[in-house]
Amino acid sequence: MATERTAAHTPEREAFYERISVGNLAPLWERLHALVTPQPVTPVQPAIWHYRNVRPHLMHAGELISAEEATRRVLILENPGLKGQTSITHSLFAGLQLILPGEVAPAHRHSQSALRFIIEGDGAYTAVDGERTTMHPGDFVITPSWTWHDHGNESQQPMVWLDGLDIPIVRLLDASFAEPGDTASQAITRPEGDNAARFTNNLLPVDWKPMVKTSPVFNYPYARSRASLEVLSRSEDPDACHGHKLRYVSPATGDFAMPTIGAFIQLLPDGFATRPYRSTDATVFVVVEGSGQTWVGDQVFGWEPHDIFVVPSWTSVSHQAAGEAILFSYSDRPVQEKLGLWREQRGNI
Ligand code: 1HN
Repeated sequence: MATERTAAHTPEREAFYERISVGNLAPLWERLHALVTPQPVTPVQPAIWHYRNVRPHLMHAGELISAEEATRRVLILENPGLKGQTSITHSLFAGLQLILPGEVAPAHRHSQSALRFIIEGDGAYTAVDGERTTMHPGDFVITPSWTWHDHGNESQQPMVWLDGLDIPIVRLLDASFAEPGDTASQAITRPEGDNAARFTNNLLPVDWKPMVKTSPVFNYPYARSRASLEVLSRSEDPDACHGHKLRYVSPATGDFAMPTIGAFIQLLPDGFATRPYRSTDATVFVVVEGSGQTWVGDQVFGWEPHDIFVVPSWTSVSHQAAGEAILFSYSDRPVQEKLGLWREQRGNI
């Protein structure tokens, strides 16, 4: 491959750069190579959070601060290459949220979109624009941009979920708006199940048109995604790079369920090893079931249920399942696809 020239440093040039910086000018030729790289160069590092190590800290946070005082009692999963930046990848946020029995995380709304992937506990609810949904482990729940949302735990156990948000994307674009609600719990205007009845049976209200870019479905229950994977695992050969992998979509458009975040669920058959794969969308994986190990670049991470690991952009990933395993994942793929930037490479990396 041809290489491009780098400019030599001379005292005259250095002095020139100093002089022009006062006028808010800078020489592109000093920076071009770092900006326009032959392939992705990222400060994002491969990393894993073992749930057995994180959980005690999360429970301790539960003793230190209430959900009400914190607004959201979340421990940020911060990429070690992005310290202080509140991000797990350059474009996405990840955190673990704890809500204890009897607590309410008060209503608010913001332009950032959120997904919840339920890790532990059963039966807490999230309310979105007037309707509650009860959350179970493995459910994928969406809070669309600018919708009122509050969470409450009327069960007897702590409830923990992964929050995935597009915070860094909204920050890049300086498009953040947020507003607190008037009351901790929003007014409920529709019975639980109303949303599922309207939008999840291959039916849509007759005159309904998509007014926003997010799926009208706000809870994709694990029981259903698990059942789909189960059938696929018996009826088709696994894909060499992905095993059996599905993406969550809007039933109204067939597009990703969220405009800024793509979400996926995959089953790796017992003992299956995936071929190396890489793509430009840095990806957060959550282990739902099973154990195994994953090579991410030159690192290897052993995992078990509830562990979370991150694969940077254009970094080779290959999984090895010890038994049958299920992985949930999310990335900024919808954004990259819409901008014509998304690329992948299968095998031979
Ligand atoms: C947020 O509003 C929630 O609504 C969770 O549950 C995590 C992380 C950063 C900023 C806002 C929630 C969040 C968040």
